[in-house]
Amino acid sequence: MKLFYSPGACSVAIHVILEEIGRPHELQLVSLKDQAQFTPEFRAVNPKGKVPVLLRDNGKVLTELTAIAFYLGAAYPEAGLWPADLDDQAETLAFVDYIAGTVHPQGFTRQFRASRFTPNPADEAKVVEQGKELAAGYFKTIDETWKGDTWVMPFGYSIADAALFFVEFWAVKRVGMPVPPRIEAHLKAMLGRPAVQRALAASGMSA
Ligand SMILES: N[C@@H](CCC(=O)N[C@@H](CS)C(=O)NCC(=O)O)C(=O)O
Repeated sequence: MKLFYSPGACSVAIHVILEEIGRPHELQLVSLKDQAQFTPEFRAVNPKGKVPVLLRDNGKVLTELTAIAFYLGAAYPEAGLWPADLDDQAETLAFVDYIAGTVHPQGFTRQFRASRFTPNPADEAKVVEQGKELAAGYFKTIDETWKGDTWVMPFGYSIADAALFFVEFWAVKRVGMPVPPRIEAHLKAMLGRPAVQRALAASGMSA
């Protein structure tokens, strides 16, 4: 398997999952800061121009964080990241999708790529502000609807934790915004996991 990633990007969630699974994998750098997502070589791999991308051993390419996380969790059940019960599966996917489909783009892409949300450069500061407010609201919702204990899901550690990890990491370590105590504790618990430490080190990220 090969993960196309960029340091500091959401792809770190998939990297964490790969490290938890412990199967051999390669990393392919797609440096977003150098605009590598726009190169014809990368567009040939993912026409959507985004990381993460997972190239499977059978040559199939998977895109979208939710789909990749699901695939890895379900394909390697022995790693224990994907529940067996259908209700638990649906709840887990709902959580991952909330992170990938709402928290990431509305809360953080607004802050990191404000120019994509307004044609008027003078409005970009307002877009960033809006992203901060939205992100704070999303973390409040996650806190208020938390069903697990240390980990997001009541049945234990799962792909949902890897998904929460990248947005809480951005919030606390990159943007410096306060998050509810439970989410701060979750980040601390994640940072204590050897798989997370390996993923951060390999991605050139430091906690
Ligand atoms: N819907 C995609 C979005 C992934 C995404 O936005 N990735 C960012 C990095 S965190 C990216 O590749 N951005 C490059 C760009 O937008 O030009 C997913 O959930 O996988």
